[in-house]
Amino acid sequence: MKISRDLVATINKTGAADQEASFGFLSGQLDKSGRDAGEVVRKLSEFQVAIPSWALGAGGTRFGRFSMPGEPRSLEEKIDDVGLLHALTGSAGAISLHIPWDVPEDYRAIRERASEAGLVFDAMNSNTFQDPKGAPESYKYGSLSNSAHASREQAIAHNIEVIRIGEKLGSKSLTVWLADGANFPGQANFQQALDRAADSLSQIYAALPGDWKLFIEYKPYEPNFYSTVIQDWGTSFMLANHCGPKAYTLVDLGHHLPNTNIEQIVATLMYKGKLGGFHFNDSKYGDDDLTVGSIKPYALFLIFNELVYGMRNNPGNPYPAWMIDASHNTKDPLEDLIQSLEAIREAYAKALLVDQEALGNAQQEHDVVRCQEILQDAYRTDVRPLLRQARLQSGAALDPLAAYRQLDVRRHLTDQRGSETVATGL
Ligand SMILES: [Mn+2]
Repeated sequence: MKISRDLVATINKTGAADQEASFGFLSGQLDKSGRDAGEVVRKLSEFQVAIPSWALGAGGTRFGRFSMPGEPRSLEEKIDDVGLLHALTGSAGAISLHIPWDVPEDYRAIRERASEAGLVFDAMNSNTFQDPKGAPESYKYGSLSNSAHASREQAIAHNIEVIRIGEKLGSKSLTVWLADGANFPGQANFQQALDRAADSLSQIYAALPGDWKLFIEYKPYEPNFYSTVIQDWGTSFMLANHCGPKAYTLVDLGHHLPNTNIEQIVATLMYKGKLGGFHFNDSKYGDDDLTVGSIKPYALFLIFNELVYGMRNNPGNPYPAWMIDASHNTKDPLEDLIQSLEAIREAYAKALLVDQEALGNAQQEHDVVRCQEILQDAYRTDVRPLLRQARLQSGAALDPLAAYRQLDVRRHLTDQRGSETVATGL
């Protein structure tokens, strides 16, 4: 199934008059306070978020998995699904692959398919949290930090293989997330495990092409429940510095203990030029991987406020790689991703509306109340007309979720692929 621009334009005719009126009103309001709606719309149009290949099927839990009819059966079909999302939202112009779940057979055909859908290949993701089929060594007791030399060598070789696959697709970065850690006190020697992880990461780093980046993801617990080798941003930051200038920290919103001040972590990393990548999701308790913005939208806004500040004021920090890292077992994954993309762009648009100069002045004057008012004024603005305008201008749907349902996309995919399909992933 493909969604053409003409089809989207036809659907957009309903609602066009309403959009013109609401955008006109909001532009006028923003103009009065010296803010440029057109500039926000332009920034929104440019803002692209990578979709990970594992988010296109229903997510499982350790208790079971309920498939969604019409799940993609192959890498080709995963690319098609992201193409549908991009056609509807205008903001999903990249796909992030996971190896070994998505090893291409015909690289040229895969590149062409992605390019026809307007997609580029974002960060590659390696996997040393599962044992590879038929491999001689196991990751049961760790991969890059395993005390067994042979397991580490296998894990290093896998990451280098992922880089080589990514090179053939035009990707420019590798994300490493380690499940390594311990379930019980005394099980591992913290210092030795960290030392081995640092050494292994350096070997992977040495295999990076000149224009590539290495993203080091952290997580406090799970699947190991006593300790993880890369438990927090400080450890990731230290390892990135150990590797070199092309290595960066990657922040995944769900990889923090409850109530962690993530916006401050973002600010600190950007100040040091080391925030490389960002994974979006939302959580109530832990790494819940819920739909972005479904639980703590104000926290997401505060994080975006720091991201916007950093993108303006920290030229030493590269433009971050954005990706949704969520997974569900109850929603249609494509509808869920549309909701996540909307929440991300909403938070970004609101952060763009923060009057940074006024905020800086209020901070200088210690006007605490004014500081809060400035932030909340931006947060309370209904920015949806700006989001719709950005989509309209890029040929995407005014209302992507309504268009998805109107076009009966899931039924088309199910007719084409069957109702018993299972996408590779967790
Ligand atoms: Mn992640």
